[in-house]
Amino acid sequence: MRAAADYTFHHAAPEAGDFYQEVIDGLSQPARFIPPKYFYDHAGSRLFESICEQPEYYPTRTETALLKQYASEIAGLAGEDCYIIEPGSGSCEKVRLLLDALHPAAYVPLDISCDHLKMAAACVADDFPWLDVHAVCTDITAELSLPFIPEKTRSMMFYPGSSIGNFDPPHAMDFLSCLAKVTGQDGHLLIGVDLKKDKEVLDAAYNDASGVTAAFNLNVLQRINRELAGDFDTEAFVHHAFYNGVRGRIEMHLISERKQTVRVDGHSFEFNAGDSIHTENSYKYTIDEFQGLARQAGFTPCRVWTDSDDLFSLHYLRVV
Ligand code: AVI
Repeated sequence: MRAAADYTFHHAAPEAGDFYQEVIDGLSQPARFIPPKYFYDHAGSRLFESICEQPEYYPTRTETALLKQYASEIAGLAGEDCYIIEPGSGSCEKVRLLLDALHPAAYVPLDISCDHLKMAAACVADDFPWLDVHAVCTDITAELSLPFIPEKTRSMMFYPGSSIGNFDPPHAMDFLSCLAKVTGQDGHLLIGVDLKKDKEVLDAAYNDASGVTAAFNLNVLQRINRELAGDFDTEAFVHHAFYNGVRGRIEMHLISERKQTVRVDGHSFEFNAGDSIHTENSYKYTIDEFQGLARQAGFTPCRVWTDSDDLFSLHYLRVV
C-alpha cells in the first residue's frame, strides 16, 4: 500500500490578473456582472458545501440518491479501467459514490480553487489507496489539456451538480463540445442537470432560510476587498435570487441598498439604491431540451435517470 494522501498535482490556474481584469470589466458595463467562477475561493467553496446541505437546496441530495441507486448500471455503461475526469470537482464527494462500482484506472479532479482541490484530492487518495489521482488546478472554462492521460484510454467525464446550468445555453454547448474533444471518440459523459419545475421550489432553493446562499453571494464582494484592494461595504448590498421563467433560469444579483461609491484598486464605481450586480445564472432544462443541446455538441444520449418527483436528471451520453 502506498503512503497516505499520495496524488499528483498539476497547476494551470488563472493568474490573479484575470480576476482583477474580469471584475473591473464586469463592473464597468451598464449591466454589471461578476462571473460566478469567482465565488469559489476557500471561503466560497466552504459556503457552497453548506448550501448543498440546506433543506431547500434539493439538487445535491436528489442527485446523490440517483448516483447511489444507479451506480452499478453506470459501471456497466462505463466499462472497466476508464479514467474519470471531473471538471469543477469541488470537495470530490459525489465521485466517491461511483468509485467502488466503477473501479476506474484513475481519477482526475479539475478545479479552480487550488487549496480546496489539494485537500479534497488528498482525501480521495487516502480513502481509495488503489486509485491513481491526478489533481489539476485549472480554470475549466479555459482550454483543457491533460497530456498525462495515456492515448487510447477511455475517459468518462463526470459533471454532476447541474453546473452546466451556470453557462448560458450557447456557452453550455461550447463547453460540452470541449468535453467531447477532451474525451475523444468513444468518450463518455455522466452529467447531472436540474429540471424545470414550479417557481416556488426554485425560488426557495436559492433563498434558504439560514441565509447561506446570501452569504455565498456576498462573499464575492469580500473576496474583491481582500484580493483586489476593494472597499465594498458588504452590509450595503443584499442578496436577490429569483426564477426568471421566460429565460428558464435562476438569476442571482447583489443589490445596492443606497447611493454609494465603491473603489477597486483606484477604479471608482457609482451605485444608486436598487442598482444590481448580476453574479450568477442557473439554467434549468427539460430532458428534451438538454438532450438537444448535448446532440449539437456531438454527444448521443444513452440513458437518463430521474427521481420520482422529477426534480433532477442524470444523463449518460457518448461521443458519436
Ligand atoms: C454550482 N451550481 C450548479 C450551483 C447552482 O445551483 O447553480 C451554484 C449555486 N448558486 C447558488 N446556490 C447554488
